[in-house]
Amino acid sequence: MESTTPGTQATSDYVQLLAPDGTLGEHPDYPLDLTPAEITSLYRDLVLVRRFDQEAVALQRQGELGLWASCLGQEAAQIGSGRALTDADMAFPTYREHGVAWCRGVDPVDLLGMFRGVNHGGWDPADHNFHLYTIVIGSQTLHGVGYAMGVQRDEAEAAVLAYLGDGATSQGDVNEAFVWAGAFNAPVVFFCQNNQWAISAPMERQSRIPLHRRADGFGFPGIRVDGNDVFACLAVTRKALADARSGAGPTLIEAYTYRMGAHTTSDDPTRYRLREELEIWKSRDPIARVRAHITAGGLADDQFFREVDAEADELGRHVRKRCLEMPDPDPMAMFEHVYVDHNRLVEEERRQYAAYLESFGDE
Ligand SMILES: Cc1ncc(C[n+]2csc(CCOP(=O)(O)OP(=O)(O)O)c2C)c(N)n1
Ligand SMILES: [Mg+2]
Repeated sequence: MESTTPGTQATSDYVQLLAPDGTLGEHPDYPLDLTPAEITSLYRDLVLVRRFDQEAVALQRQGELGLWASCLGQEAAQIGSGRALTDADMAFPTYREHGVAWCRGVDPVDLLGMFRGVNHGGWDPADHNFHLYTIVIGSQTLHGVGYAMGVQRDEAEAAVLAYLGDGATSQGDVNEAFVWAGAFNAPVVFFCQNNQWAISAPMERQSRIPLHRRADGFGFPGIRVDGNDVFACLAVTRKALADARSGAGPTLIEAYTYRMGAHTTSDDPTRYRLREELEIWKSRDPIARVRAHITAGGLADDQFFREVDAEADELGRHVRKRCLEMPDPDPMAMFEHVYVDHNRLVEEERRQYAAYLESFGDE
């Protein structure tokens, strides 16, 4: 397909196992043997995460969240890569990895706290081996490499999966992370979701070459995968993580996908991209192809699809109820955990703010 529209160039140069029409193919380097139960379970993950994400967007529109970064369209990249992790592996997300959080067993309600402004994170990274959401673009790749170098020194049976976006590849932090990962052969996999946009900046403004080829210059392999194919994302990430655990060093995975929604709820993509582009990507929907595969292969019946939809709606109701029930934090709590040790400036600000609150009296 020849086009100047971002994200619509030829896509034959990537690993794909499941075509948009649900046809299953093979790849010599990425064998994947899934049972029907595993396939239906991946489908369930995809549907539930999309439903959760949709509820979060609605909550923001109704004033219950300050902001939300939707993962619509990127569910396969996130579930495929997230399901490739073992319990001992550690993941470092951006702010959009709701599907990965799901795979790590983070309660979806806990993802909402920061966006509702009631906490600074919402979960303990050590409980889930899933770091806190990171909004400073690319910095989590450095955290991930540092963690991976620790894993290497501990000689632990684990790898790190560090997430980043296409725009982040232009960030200094990310390039430094690549240098360190390559030079130290760190057990880290960089999973770049190339969703074609960095807010309103198209992919063309980030690189003259496909992103996965950047890895060459840092001395480790790069591979592009169909980011809307959950099977391919699972197979490619599994292999890269296994390589990292066995001492073969880092891999850069470029998951070629598309941000179907706005950058965040504060953004209006109709200002900078064409409807035509969205239509092209709708035909590559990550969920529809798994459903088509299940149906064509008779892996499940209509009852299964009805049950998953009902479970998704129940999840939406549950998340909404729990979100509205989140208690407002004590205003003084924002001064906690700023520094490990006593800090004079923070203490002064704490004192001033307490005096300000007291000026309102008791009522
Ligand atoms: C260091 C830094 N610079 C700028 C921003 C503002 N910003 C927030 S998201 C974003 C674009 C990121 O695009 P990409 O890496 O492609 O990730 P995506 O949002 O598409 O998932 C920018 C520039 C930021 N959060 N941090
Ligand atoms: Mg992007």
